[in-house]
Amino acid sequence: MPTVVHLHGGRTPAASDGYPTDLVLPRGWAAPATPHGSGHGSGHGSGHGSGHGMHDPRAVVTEVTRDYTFPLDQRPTLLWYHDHRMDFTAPAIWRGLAGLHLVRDDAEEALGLPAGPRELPLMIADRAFAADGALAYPALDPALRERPGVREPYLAGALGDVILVNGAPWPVHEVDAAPLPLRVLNASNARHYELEAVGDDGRRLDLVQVGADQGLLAAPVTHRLLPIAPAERYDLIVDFSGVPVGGRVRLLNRLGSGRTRDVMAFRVARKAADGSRVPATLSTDLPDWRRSDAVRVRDFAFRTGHLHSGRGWLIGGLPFDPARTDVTARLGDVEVWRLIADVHHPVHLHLVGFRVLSRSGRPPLPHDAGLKDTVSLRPGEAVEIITRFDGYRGRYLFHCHNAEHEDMGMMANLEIT
Ligand SMILES: [Cu+2]
Repeated sequence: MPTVVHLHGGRTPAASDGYPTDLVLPRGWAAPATPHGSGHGSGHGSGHGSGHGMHDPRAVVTEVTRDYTFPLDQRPTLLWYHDHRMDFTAPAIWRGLAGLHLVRDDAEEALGLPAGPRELPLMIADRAFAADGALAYPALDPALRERPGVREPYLAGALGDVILVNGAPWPVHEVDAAPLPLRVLNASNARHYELEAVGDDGRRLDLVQVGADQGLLAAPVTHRLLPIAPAERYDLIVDFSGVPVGGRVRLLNRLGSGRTRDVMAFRVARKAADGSRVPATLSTDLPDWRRSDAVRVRDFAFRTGHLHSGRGWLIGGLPFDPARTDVTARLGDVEVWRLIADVHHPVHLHLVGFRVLSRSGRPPLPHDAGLKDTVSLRPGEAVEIITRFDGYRGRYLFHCHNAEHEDMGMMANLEIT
Protein backbone atom coordinates (compact mmCIF):
# COMPACT_ATOMS: atom_id res chain seq x y z
CA MET A 1 0.00 0.00 0.00
CA PRO A 2 1.06 3.64 -0.37
CA THR A 3 1.90 5.08 3.02
CA VAL A 4 3.14 8.26 4.68
CA VAL A 5 4.31 8.72 8.27
CA HIS A 6 3.07 11.51 10.52
CA LEU A 7 4.61 11.98 13.96
CA HIS A 8 1.57 13.20 15.87
CA GLY A 9 2.48 16.05 18.20
CA GLY A 10 5.92 16.38 16.68
CA ARG A 11 7.40 19.80 15.91
CA THR A 12 8.53 18.67 12.50
CA PRO A 13 9.67 20.49 9.33
CA ALA A 14 6.89 20.39 6.72
CA ALA A 15 8.81 18.09 4.37
CA SER A 16 8.87 15.41 7.09
CA ASP A 17 5.45 16.06 8.60
CA GLY A 18 3.70 13.39 6.57
CA TYR A 19 1.42 15.46 4.38
CA PRO A 20 -1.26 13.03 3.08
CA THR A 21 -0.18 13.19 -0.56
CA ASP A 22 3.59 12.96 0.18
CA LEU A 23 3.35 9.24 -0.34
CA VAL A 24 5.85 6.42 -0.31
CA LEU A 25 4.64 4.04 -3.00
CA PRO A 26 5.22 0.33 -3.32
CA ARG A 27 7.39 -0.59 -6.29
CA GLY A 28 5.31 -0.62 -9.45
CA TRP A 29 2.23 0.91 -7.84
CA ALA A 30 0.00 2.28 -10.59
CA ALA A 31 -2.89 4.68 -10.52
CA PRO A 32 -6.31 3.09 -10.83
CA ALA A 33 -7.90 3.19 -14.26
CA THR A 34 -10.74 5.42 -13.07
CA PRO A 35 -10.76 7.92 -10.25
CA HIS A 36 -12.84 6.90 -7.27
CA GLY A 37 -16.31 8.32 -7.11
CA SER A 38 -16.61 9.71 -3.62
CA GLY A 39 -14.93 12.99 -4.37
CA HIS A 40 -13.54 15.43 -1.86
CA GLY A 41 -13.96 18.48 -4.03
CA SER A 42 -12.71 20.28 -7.04
CA GLY A 43 -9.26 18.75 -6.98
CA HIS A 44 -10.34 15.37 -8.23
CA GLY A 45 -9.58 13.93 -11.59
CA SER A 46 -5.96 13.16 -12.19
CA GLY A 47 -3.70 11.36 -9.80
CA HIS A 48 0.00 11.08 -9.22
CA GLY A 49 0.19 7.39 -9.84
CA SER A 50 -0.55 7.18 -6.15
CA GLY A 51 -3.64 5.03 -6.28
CA HIS A 52 -6.23 7.68 -5.57
CA GLY A 53 -7.80 10.45 -7.57
CA MET A 54 -6.73 13.52 -5.62
CA HIS A 55 -4.70 15.96 -7.63
CA ASP A 56 -2.02 17.75 -5.69
CA PRO A 57 0.65 19.61 -7.65
CA ARG A 58 2.81 19.98 -4.52
CA ALA A 59 2.88 16.30 -3.60
CA VAL A 60 6.35 14.81 -3.11
CA VAL A 61 6.04 11.14 -3.96
CA THR A 62 8.83 8.59 -3.59
CA GLU A 63 9.04 4.92 -4.37
CA VAL A 64 9.70 2.34 -1.64
CA THR A 65 11.81 4.47 0.73
CA ARG A 66 11.91 7.94 2.21
CA ASP A 67 13.98 9.66 4.89
CA TYR A 68 12.15 11.68 7.55
CA THR A 69 13.89 14.21 9.80
CA PHE A 70 12.51 14.74 13.31
CA PRO A 71 14.49 17.46 15.16
CA LEU A 72 12.31 16.98 18.30
CA ASP A 73 13.06 20.51 19.46
CA GLN A 74 10.09 20.51 21.83
CA ARG A 75 8.85 19.74 25.33
CA PRO A 76 9.32 16.12 26.43
CA THR A 77 6.11 14.13 26.01
CA LEU A 78 4.44 11.05 24.60
CA LEU A 79 3.98 11.36 20.85
CA TRP A 80 2.72 8.74 18.46
CA TYR A 81 3.36 8.03 14.81
CA HIS A 82 0.81 6.75 12.37
CA ASP A 83 -0.01 6.51 8.70
CA HIS A 84 -1.60 9.62 7.17
CA ARG A 85 -2.30 8.39 3.64
CA MET A 86 -4.74 10.51 1.66
CA ASP A 87 -8.25 9.01 1.90
CA PHE A 88 -7.05 5.78 3.57
CA THR A 89 -5.61 6.75 6.95
CA ALA A 90 -8.33 5.03 8.98
CA PRO A 91 -7.92 1.50 7.59
CA ALA A 92 -4.11 1.84 7.76
CA ILE A 93 -4.19 2.72 11.46
CA TRP A 94 -6.74 -0.06 12.02
CA ARG A 95 -4.28 -2.51 10.41
CA GLY A 96 -1.55 -1.41 12.79
CA LEU A 97 0.47 1.40 11.20
CA ALA A 98 0.80 3.29 14.50
CA GLY A 99 3.17 3.32 17.44
CA LEU A 100 4.44 5.29 20.41
CA HIS A 101 7.30 7.78 20.44
CA LEU A 102 8.62 9.13 23.74
CA VAL A 103 10.53 12.41 23.93
CA ARG A 104 12.48 12.86 27.17
CA ASP A 105 14.78 15.46 28.68
CA ASP A 106 16.99 15.89 31.74
CA ALA A 107 14.76 18.46 33.48
CA GLU A 108 11.81 16.11 33.42
CA GLU A 109 13.92 13.27 34.77
CA ALA A 110 15.23 15.48 37.59
CA LEU A 111 11.70 16.08 38.90
CA GLY A 112 11.67 12.85 40.91
CA LEU A 113 8.31 11.72 39.55
CA PRO A 114 7.56 8.03 39.77
CA ALA A 115 9.28 6.74 36.66
CA GLY A 116 12.02 4.35 35.67
CA PRO A 117 11.30 0.70 35.07
CA ARG A 118 7.70 0.94 36.30
CA GLU A 119 6.65 3.46 33.65
CA LEU A 120 3.97 1.85 31.52
CA PRO A 121 2.75 3.24 28.18
CA LEU A 122 -0.81 2.18 27.32
CA MET A 123 -1.87 2.34 23.70
CA ILE A 124 -5.62 1.76 23.83
CA ALA A 125 -7.46 0.86 20.63
CA ASP A 126 -10.64 -0.97 19.74
CA ARG A 127 -10.76 -3.42 16.86
CA ALA A 128 -13.20 -5.87 15.28
CA PHE A 129 -12.27 -9.34 14.07
CA ALA A 130 -13.75 -11.74 11.56
CA ALA A 131 -14.51 -15.35 12.55
CA ASP A 132 -11.09 -16.45 11.24
CA GLY A 133 -9.31 -13.89 13.42
CA ALA A 134 -8.53 -11.43 10.62
CA LEU A 135 -9.06 -7.74 11.31
CA ALA A 136 -12.50 -6.66 10.09
CA TYR A 137 -12.91 -3.14 8.71
CA PRO A 138 -15.96 -1.81 6.82
CA ALA A 139 -14.02 -0.30 3.87
CA LEU A 140 -15.97 0.45 0.69
CA ASP A 141 -12.93 -0.83 -1.20
CA PRO A 142 -11.29 -3.64 0.83
CA ALA A 143 -8.25 -3.44 -1.47
CA LEU A 144 -7.81 0.19 -0.32
CA ARG A 145 -6.98 1.33 -3.84
CA GLU A 146 -9.77 3.36 -5.34
CA ARG A 147 -12.85 4.18 -3.35
CA PRO A 148 -12.16 5.64 0.10
CA GLY A 149 -14.59 5.67 2.98
CA VAL A 150 -16.63 3.14 4.89
CA ARG A 151 -20.02 1.50 4.51
CA GLU A 152 -22.96 3.69 5.43
CA PRO A 153 -23.60 2.36 8.97
CA TYR A 154 -20.01 3.34 9.89
CA LEU A 155 -19.98 6.92 8.58
CA ALA A 156 -19.78 8.25 12.13
CA GLY A 157 -16.67 6.13 12.74
CA ALA A 158 -15.62 2.47 12.93
CA LEU A 159 -16.00 0.99 16.40
CA GLY A 160 -14.62 -2.41 17.36
CA ASP A 161 -15.98 -4.78 19.99
CA VAL A 162 -12.55 -5.85 21.29
CA ILE A 163 -10.43 -3.46 23.36
CA LEU A 164 -6.70 -3.86 22.77
CA VAL A 165 -4.04 -2.38 25.02
CA ASN A 166 -0.57 -2.46 23.46
CA GLY A 167 -1.98 -4.94 20.96
CA ALA A 168 -3.38 -7.43 23.50
CA PRO A 169 -7.10 -7.87 24.21
CA TRP A 170 -8.05 -6.88 27.78
CA PRO A 171 -4.60 -7.60 29.27
CA VAL A 172 -3.85 -8.08 32.96
CA HIS A 173 -0.64 -6.38 34.09
CA GLU A 174 1.20 -7.25 37.32
CA VAL A 175 2.25 -4.21 39.32
CA ASP A 176 4.04 -3.37 42.58
CA ALA A 177 2.03 -1.91 45.46
CA ALA A 178 3.47 1.52 44.59
CA PRO A 179 2.73 4.56 42.43
CA LEU A 180 2.65 3.58 38.77
CA PRO A 181 3.26 6.11 35.98
CA LEU A 182 0.96 5.47 33.03
CA ARG A 183 1.34 7.18 29.67
CA VAL A 184 -2.00 6.74 28.00
CA LEU A 185 -2.82 7.16 24.30
CA ASN A 186 -6.24 6.65 22.78
CA ALA A 187 -5.17 5.18 19.43
CA SER A 188 -8.72 4.20 18.49
CA ASN A 189 -10.11 5.37 15.16
CA ALA A 190 -13.37 6.72 16.60
CA ARG A 191 -14.01 5.41 20.12
CA HIS A 192 -14.13 7.79 23.07
CA TYR A 193 -13.38 6.53 26.57
CA GLU A 194 -14.09 7.81 30.03
CA LEU A 195 -11.53 6.01 32.13
CA GLU A 196 -11.82 5.03 35.78
CA ALA A 197 -9.70 2.69 37.91
CA VAL A 198 -11.82 0.55 40.21
CA GLY A 199 -10.58 -1.86 42.91
CA ASP A 200 -12.12 -5.18 44.02
CA ASP A 201 -13.98 -3.32 46.77
CA GLY A 202 -15.62 -1.00 44.24
CA ARG A 203 -13.55 2.00 45.29
CA ARG A 204 -12.08 4.26 42.66
CA LEU A 205 -8.38 5.03 42.63
CA ASP A 206 -7.38 8.59 41.81
CA LEU A 207 -5.98 9.25 38.35
CA VAL A 208 -3.40 11.95 39.05
CA GLN A 209 -2.67 13.72 35.79
CA VAL A 210 0.83 15.13 35.44
CA GLY A 211 1.04 15.55 31.67
CA ALA A 212 -1.11 16.33 28.62
CA ASP A 213 -0.60 15.86 24.86
CA GLN A 214 2.37 18.25 24.88
CA GLY A 215 4.06 17.43 28.16
CA LEU A 216 4.06 18.31 31.82
CA LEU A 217 1.26 20.32 33.38
CA ALA A 218 2.05 23.29 35.64
CA ALA A 219 0.62 21.33 38.58
CA PRO A 220 -0.99 17.91 39.03
CA VAL A 221 -4.75 17.53 38.43
CA THR A 222 -6.61 14.72 40.19
CA HIS A 223 -9.40 12.96 38.28
CA ARG A 224 -11.78 10.19 39.28
CA LEU A 225 -13.08 9.94 35.71
CA LEU A 226 -10.99 10.96 32.72
CA PRO A 227 -12.39 11.40 29.20
CA ILE A 228 -9.95 10.61 26.39
CA ALA A 229 -10.76 11.16 22.72
CA PRO A 230 -8.96 9.62 19.75
CA ALA A 231 -5.30 10.83 19.58
CA GLU A 232 -5.30 12.46 23.02
CA ARG A 233 -2.62 11.49 25.56
CA TYR A 234 -2.44 11.79 29.33
CA ASP A 235 0.42 11.10 31.70
CA LEU A 236 -1.04 9.72 34.91
CA ILE A 237 0.18 8.46 38.27
CA VAL A 238 -1.97 5.75 39.83
CA ASP A 239 -0.99 4.79 43.37
CA PHE A 240 -1.40 1.08 44.05
CA SER A 241 0.29 1.23 47.48
CA GLY A 242 -3.10 0.98 49.27
CA VAL A 243 -4.13 -2.14 47.34
CA PRO A 244 -3.46 -5.46 49.13
CA VAL A 245 -1.11 -7.94 47.46
CA GLY A 246 -3.25 -10.19 45.25
CA GLY A 247 -5.80 -7.42 44.79
CA ARG A 248 -7.01 -6.33 41.41
CA VAL A 249 -7.77 -2.92 39.93
CA ARG A 250 -9.75 -2.73 36.72
CA LEU A 251 -9.37 0.09 34.21
CA LEU A 252 -12.89 0.66 32.88
CA ASN A 253 -14.49 2.74 30.17
CA ARG A 254 -17.69 4.30 31.48
CA LEU A 255 -18.81 5.06 27.91
CA GLY A 256 -18.59 1.41 26.87
CA SER A 257 -21.20 -1.31 27.21
CA GLY A 258 -20.79 -5.05 27.73
CA ARG A 259 -17.21 -6.08 26.98
CA THR A 260 -16.26 -2.64 25.74
CA ARG A 261 -16.66 -1.37 29.32
CA ASP A 262 -13.48 -3.29 30.17
CA VAL A 263 -10.10 -1.91 29.10
CA MET A 264 -7.54 -3.85 31.16
CA ALA A 265 -6.73 -4.85 34.74
CA PHE A 266 -3.81 -4.52 37.14
CA ARG A 267 -2.95 -7.23 39.67
CA VAL A 268 -0.86 -6.15 42.63
CA ALA A 269 1.87 -8.77 42.82
CA ARG A 270 4.16 -7.59 45.60
CA LYS A 271 4.89 -4.89 48.17
CA ALA A 272 7.54 -2.39 47.14
CA ALA A 273 9.47 0.53 48.52
CA ASP A 274 9.08 3.74 46.59
CA GLY A 275 10.78 7.06 47.22
CA SER A 276 9.01 8.96 44.49
CA ARG A 277 6.67 11.88 44.93
CA VAL A 278 4.43 14.02 42.79
CA PRO A 279 5.73 17.59 43.18
CA ALA A 280 3.20 20.42 43.57
CA THR A 281 4.95 22.27 40.72
CA LEU A 282 5.64 20.16 37.67
CA SER A 283 6.74 22.77 35.14
CA THR A 284 7.12 26.52 34.72
CA ASP A 285 7.66 26.71 30.96
CA LEU A 286 4.06 26.49 29.71
CA PRO A 287 3.20 29.31 27.30
CA ASP A 288 0.74 31.79 28.79
CA TRP A 289 -0.64 33.38 25.64
CA ARG A 290 -3.39 35.92 26.30
CA ARG A 291 -6.32 36.86 24.10
CA SER A 292 -4.78 40.31 23.74
CA ASP A 293 -1.71 38.68 22.14
CA ALA A 294 -3.83 37.30 19.31
CA VAL A 295 -3.60 39.08 15.96
CA ARG A 296 -6.57 37.15 14.57
CA VAL A 297 -9.65 35.18 15.61
CA ARG A 298 -10.88 32.50 13.23
CA ASP A 299 -14.04 30.38 13.27
CA PHE A 300 -14.33 26.81 12.02
CA ALA A 301 -17.44 24.66 12.00
CA PHE A 302 -16.91 20.89 12.07
CA ARG A 303 -20.11 19.42 10.63
CA THR A 304 -21.51 16.66 8.49
CA GLY A 305 -22.41 17.56 4.92
CA HIS A 306 -22.55 16.44 1.35
CA LEU A 307 -19.56 15.42 -0.67
CA HIS A 308 -20.47 15.30 -4.32
CA SER A 309 -21.48 11.67 -4.17
CA GLY A 310 -22.65 11.07 -0.66
CA ARG A 311 -22.37 12.12 2.96
CA GLY A 312 -19.13 13.15 4.52
CA TRP A 313 -17.56 15.51 7.01
CA LEU A 314 -16.68 19.15 6.38
CA ILE A 315 -14.73 22.01 7.93
CA GLY A 316 -16.29 25.40 7.27
CA GLY A 317 -18.64 23.76 4.78
CA LEU A 318 -15.81 22.41 2.62
CA PRO A 319 -14.33 18.95 2.14
CA PHE A 320 -10.54 18.62 2.12
CA ASP A 321 -8.72 19.61 -1.03
CA PRO A 322 -4.90 19.55 -0.95
CA ALA A 323 -4.81 22.18 -3.71
CA ARG A 324 -6.72 24.77 -1.65
CA THR A 325 -5.07 26.82 1.11
CA ASP A 326 -7.63 27.21 3.89
CA VAL A 327 -5.59 29.13 6.46
CA THR A 328 -2.47 31.23 6.00
CA ALA A 329 -0.79 32.10 9.28
CA ARG A 330 2.38 34.11 9.80
CA LEU A 331 5.24 32.42 11.62
CA GLY A 332 5.29 33.83 15.14
CA ASP A 333 1.70 35.05 15.17
CA VAL A 334 -0.64 34.25 18.05
CA GLU A 335 -4.20 33.40 17.00
CA VAL A 336 -7.44 32.39 18.69
CA TRP A 337 -9.47 29.72 16.95
CA ARG A 338 -13.10 29.06 17.73
CA LEU A 339 -14.08 25.50 16.84
CA ILE A 340 -17.74 24.49 16.63
CA ALA A 341 -18.99 20.91 16.41
CA ASP A 342 -22.22 19.13 15.48
CA VAL A 343 -21.23 15.75 16.97
CA HIS A 344 -18.05 14.64 18.78
CA HIS A 345 -14.94 15.78 16.88
CA PRO A 346 -11.41 15.52 18.31
CA VAL A 347 -9.66 18.38 16.51
CA HIS A 348 -5.89 18.16 15.94
CA LEU A 349 -3.46 20.83 14.72
CA HIS A 350 -0.18 19.74 13.21
CA LEU A 351 3.10 21.44 14.27
CA VAL A 352 1.86 23.47 17.24
CA GLY A 353 0.56 22.93 20.74
CA PHE A 354 -2.31 25.08 22.01
CA ARG A 355 -4.14 25.99 25.19
CA VAL A 356 -7.87 25.60 25.66
CA LEU A 357 -9.41 29.00 26.51
CA SER A 358 -13.08 28.14 26.90
CA ARG A 359 -15.86 25.62 26.25
CA SER A 360 -19.15 27.14 25.11
CA GLY A 361 -18.34 30.33 26.99
CA ARG A 362 -17.39 28.50 30.19
CA PRO A 363 -13.93 27.88 31.60
CA PRO A 364 -12.00 24.84 30.30
CA LEU A 365 -12.54 21.45 31.94
CA PRO A 366 -9.97 19.96 34.34
CA HIS A 367 -8.61 17.62 31.64
CA ASP A 368 -8.04 20.59 29.27
CA ALA A 369 -5.08 21.64 31.44
CA GLY A 370 -1.61 22.10 29.99
CA LEU A 371 -0.49 22.21 26.40
CA LYS A 372 -2.67 20.23 23.99
CA ASP A 373 -2.46 19.23 20.34
CA THR A 374 -5.88 17.58 20.15
CA VAL A 375 -9.04 18.90 21.75
CA SER A 376 -12.24 16.93 22.08
CA LEU A 377 -15.25 18.95 20.92
CA ARG A 378 -18.42 17.57 22.40
CA PRO A 379 -21.72 17.61 20.48
CA GLY A 380 -22.92 21.18 19.97
CA GLU A 381 -19.91 22.66 21.69
CA ALA A 382 -17.84 25.73 20.75
CA VAL A 383 -14.26 25.50 22.00
CA GLU A 384 -11.78 28.36 21.88
CA ILE A 385 -8.08 27.59 21.64
CA ILE A 386 -5.06 29.87 21.49
CA THR A 387 -1.71 29.11 19.90
CA ARG A 388 1.41 30.63 18.46
CA PHE A 389 2.46 29.43 15.01
CA ASP A 390 6.02 28.63 15.80
CA GLY A 391 8.76 26.38 14.56
CA TYR A 392 8.74 25.98 10.78
CA ARG A 393 7.19 27.47 7.69
CA GLY A 394 5.35 25.36 5.18
CA ARG A 395 2.26 23.36 4.52
CA TYR A 396 0.60 21.70 7.49
CA LEU A 397 -2.86 20.44 8.35
CA PHE A 398 -5.59 20.58 10.89
CA HIS A 399 -8.29 17.97 10.98
CA CYS A 400 -10.70 15.86 12.93
CA HIS A 401 -8.95 12.84 14.46
CA ASN A 402 -11.92 10.61 14.21
CA ALA A 403 -10.05 8.70 11.49
CA GLU A 404 -13.16 7.95 9.46
CA HIS A 405 -14.21 11.62 9.52
CA GLU A 406 -10.68 12.53 8.44
CA ASP A 407 -10.80 10.15 5.46
CA MET A 408 -14.22 11.47 4.47
CA GLY A 409 -13.26 15.13 4.07
CA MET A 410 -12.70 16.60 7.54
CA MET A 411 -9.23 18.09 7.02
CA ALA A 412 -7.98 21.53 6.03
CA ASN A 413 -4.69 23.12 5.01
CA LEU A 414 -2.68 25.35 7.30
CA GLU A 415 0.03 27.27 5.47
CA ILE A 416 2.62 28.92 7.71
CA THR A 417 4.52 31.70 5.95
CU1 LIG B 1 -14.93 14.35 13.45
